[in-house]
Amino acid sequence: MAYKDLREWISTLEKEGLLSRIKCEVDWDGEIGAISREALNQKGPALLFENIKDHTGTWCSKIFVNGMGSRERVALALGLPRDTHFRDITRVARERLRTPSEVKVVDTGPVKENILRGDDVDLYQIPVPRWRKGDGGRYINTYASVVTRDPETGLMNTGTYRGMITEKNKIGVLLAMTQHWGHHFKKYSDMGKEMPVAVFYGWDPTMLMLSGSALIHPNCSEYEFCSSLRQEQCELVKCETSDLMVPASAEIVVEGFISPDPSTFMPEGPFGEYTGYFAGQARPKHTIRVECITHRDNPIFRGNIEGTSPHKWAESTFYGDPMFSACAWKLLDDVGVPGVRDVWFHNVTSGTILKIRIKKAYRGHAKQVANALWGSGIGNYAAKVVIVVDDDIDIHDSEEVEWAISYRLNAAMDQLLVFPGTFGSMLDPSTPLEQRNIIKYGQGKWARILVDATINWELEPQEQYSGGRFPPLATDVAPEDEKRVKSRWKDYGILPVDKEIEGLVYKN
Ligand SMILES: Cc1cc2nc3c(=O)[nH]c(=O)nc-3n(C[C@H](O)[C@H](O)[C@H](O)COP(=O)(O)O)c2cc1C
Ligand SMILES: [Mn+2]
Repeated sequence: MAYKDLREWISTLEKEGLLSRIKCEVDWDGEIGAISREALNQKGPALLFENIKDHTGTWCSKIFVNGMGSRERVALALGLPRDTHFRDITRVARERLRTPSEVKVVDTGPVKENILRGDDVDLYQIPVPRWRKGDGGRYINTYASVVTRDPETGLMNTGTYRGMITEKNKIGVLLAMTQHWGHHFKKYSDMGKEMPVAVFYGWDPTMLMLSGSALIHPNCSEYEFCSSLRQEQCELVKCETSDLMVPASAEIVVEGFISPDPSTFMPEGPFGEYTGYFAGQARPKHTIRVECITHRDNPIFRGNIEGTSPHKWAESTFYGDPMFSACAWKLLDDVGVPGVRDVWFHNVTSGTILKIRIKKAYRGHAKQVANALWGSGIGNYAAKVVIVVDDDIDIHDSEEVEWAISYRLNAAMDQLLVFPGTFGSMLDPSTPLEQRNIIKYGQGKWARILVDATINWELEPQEQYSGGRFPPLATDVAPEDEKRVKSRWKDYGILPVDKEIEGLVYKN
């Protein structure tokens, strides 16, 4: 099952009691962002703002946020039961991503109900929030998919990349050369050409799971994987000013071009970033020159507040964590790393710590995992720290992972490795500013770490360990004693545990 458009998704959330309509007037400047943040902190519902200052008479007057702001809403977006665990959401995504499926090209659709060109192009008609007072401007590209096409292969890409309105027909963007649209841009600029771009807002929620995640897709675009993730063909329609394709029932599509000429660059930033910190000062950046906007009647704009710090999650935490984990898992599958049992990347937006559970089969297995990740295209913002554990450790439980690191890691035995001088996030504040100048280097610089917390096979099997590499676990009770104690438990007269107190005692 799939949601045919944003409206069907919103009405499903409303039926499930997971949506609030905000009918009183709110300010796009700071207030919408603050409400979105507070609602996320409260684990609250999705929000549809219907009365926005300065936007009662504009062609777009509504904005929808927080649609994917909880685990249950992400599960619903995938057609899964509301109580599905992240572990299972990740597994389902990995299964569905095994094989991309067809898209359907249609002649027209609701997104063509209104076509604006030339002077009619005015991005300020859209109720784009300034999400935080510290942001450099109104960030229009947050929960958006940016479509480009490879000029050599003809394959399309959709990615989520931040963008700020700089003029009524201009969007300043953060264009990293290590990202897929960066690969395309490099080819266009080498040919001395501008790159056509389309940005769409508001559609099936699973689309953003794909455009916001590092999926490797050498033979097709994210759209084909979206068809398999949502389990229904994506219906696409051609843009007005280029041969790019966009969903026929998207709410709004912005079409434009990015020039390689630095004189066209405009100041963009700073922005409250995924790390939880502001990043990217207002320096000249690549800029989309918008030539056309198509939109549905009474369109609903879609955006989200980005930025995560402990206990303050963003929407991208909920939809990005399982999706990014599934993409990393798929990558390991595709390049032939065997024995991967689970992948988890908690807090995609402020973590960069990727945990992998393997059924270890040989020495060097954990290093193979790390090398595969570090050598791949998913590494832009991911896998700064790779933690590999054995199959008896649940990577969704930090106590288990820390226990494995405590007692299975011996840093003197090649289990803690640093791989310096790699490409990495230009938004990570632990990298000096001069090493992450995006215009100069195209990306940032990272040293990466492997924490191999699997049992080291250099430790020879020992007779005193009953032939194992490690001693037996002392916290397990001998089966005969366990049986005896269970059968006699009542005889001992031990007070039953108050479940509430148990939670207090064991939660630090
Ligand atoms: C809200 C949001 C904003 C993002 N902004 C950027 C950005 O400005 N630049 C960037 O390179 N990646 C950004 N990302 C991360 C990319 O979406 C992600 O790396 C994805 O893999 C990009 O698609 P691609 O692999 O097709 O290039 C953002 C992600 C989210 C969820
Ligand atoms: Mn891509």
